[in-house]
Amino acid sequence: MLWANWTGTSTVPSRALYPHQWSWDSAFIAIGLRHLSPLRAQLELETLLSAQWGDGRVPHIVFNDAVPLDAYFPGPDFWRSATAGRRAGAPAHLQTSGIVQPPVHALAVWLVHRADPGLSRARSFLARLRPRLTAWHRYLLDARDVGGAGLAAVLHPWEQGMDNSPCWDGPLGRVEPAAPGGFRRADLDHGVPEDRPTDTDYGRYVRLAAEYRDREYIDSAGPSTPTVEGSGTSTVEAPAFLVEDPAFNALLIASEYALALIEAELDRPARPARTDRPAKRAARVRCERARALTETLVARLWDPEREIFLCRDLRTDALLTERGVTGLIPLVLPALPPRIAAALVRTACGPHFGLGGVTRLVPSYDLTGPAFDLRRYWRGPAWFNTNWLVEKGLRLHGERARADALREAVLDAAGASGFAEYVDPYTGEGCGARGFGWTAALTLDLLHDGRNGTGGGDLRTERCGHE
Ligand code: 9WN
Repeated sequence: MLWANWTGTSTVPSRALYPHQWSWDSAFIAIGLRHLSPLRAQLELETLLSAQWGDGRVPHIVFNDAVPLDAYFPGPDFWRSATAGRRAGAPAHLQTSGIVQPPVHALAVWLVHRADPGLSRARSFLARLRPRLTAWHRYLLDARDVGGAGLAAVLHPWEQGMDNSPCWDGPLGRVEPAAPGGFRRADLDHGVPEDRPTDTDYGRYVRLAAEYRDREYIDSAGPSTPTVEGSGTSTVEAPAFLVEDPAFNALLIASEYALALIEAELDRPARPARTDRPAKRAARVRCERARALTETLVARLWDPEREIFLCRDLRTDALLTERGVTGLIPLVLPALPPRIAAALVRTACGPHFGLGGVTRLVPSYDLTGPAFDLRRYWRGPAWFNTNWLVEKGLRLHGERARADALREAVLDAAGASGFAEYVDPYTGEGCGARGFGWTAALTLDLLHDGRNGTGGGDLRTERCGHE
């Protein structure tokens, strides 16, 4: 199936529904592909990162110009990256979207390198990608630090990747939907309308993306104060949707650790030296920063009463009280205080997510929440990438039996559903597209872990920069 979705330079999430290259999909796909073909896994990431913009952003879609324009909406004629994105440094030679997705890439690059270090060195894989990863993280930690505390903000639900999560209902409610006649949804040609976002929500997604495009994809400095640029003649309005999200930032921190490991590996002296080389110090500094960012994440987004991380709406500077799977993903962080890791495990296994009790897989949203919907996109069903992350997090924090059980459940559901895009969390029944890229790839990864007993080691990076 991963071969069927391969285009020659990258892997599509789904031939029919998502016929281009998606950013975080490719990172997860590379993590699985490395067990089949380290070379293809390297190419997957190289293709994505070669579409990086001059300001450091990695676009959430890289369009394949051989695919008909109407196969996916919004397509290249909507985003117009080469023209509207020129000021932000969009590449002139290919078409991309203008928003981003969660930064899983440095983690993927590190894991792909580890799968075949000889091939990686022969192809200078790490050396070629390091400057791109550094620029990508700099973009997120500088241009996207809208809240000023050090965390990255997302300005569109598609950026966070859990598009239709009830966590967004509050902030999205402030967005006037684009007129329904102004665009044609291609997703409904392949998906059941009851499973997909509503037309009203789609209209809001389109409005937010079009406004960002019309601002030439220039990021604003703050949530409420329009920035006066250059001569003071043009202003950049802050977007209507501006959120600090736990999963997005946890993945950024996990990738910061991985980037520190990449730096330490590249700057490792041929013979051990007495003096600490400046570049090795750079890896240590990055590692310290990842620990400090973990503290910031706790300070900004942890809710001690609900025992879950919440999203912060930067327009109101208030936490959004919906419990989404995003709030469990910081379990992937090695420097998470043990009391918080233990509380997250309680939440995952308690009434809101039911793991090891009523559910087989972790649902995308609170089982008891008012907006819970067993079928609709990110409003209840279980996704394989989030379950893979929770499995890794459980293992990392010593919850081996729970991690083993979740791995078995994921493997069963993936195989039985034909590698579905997502499943019913109670029964494992498949929904959405089949032959889905990251489902197949992460299944491979978990199978490999099972054979080698290495699960969890992938995220055990807390000593990075100190080896
Ligand atoms: C918009 C490709 C992507 C995933 C996202 C998922 C869905 C797109 C859509 O598909 O989003 O980016 O059209 O719904 O929500 O996580 O990366 O698989």
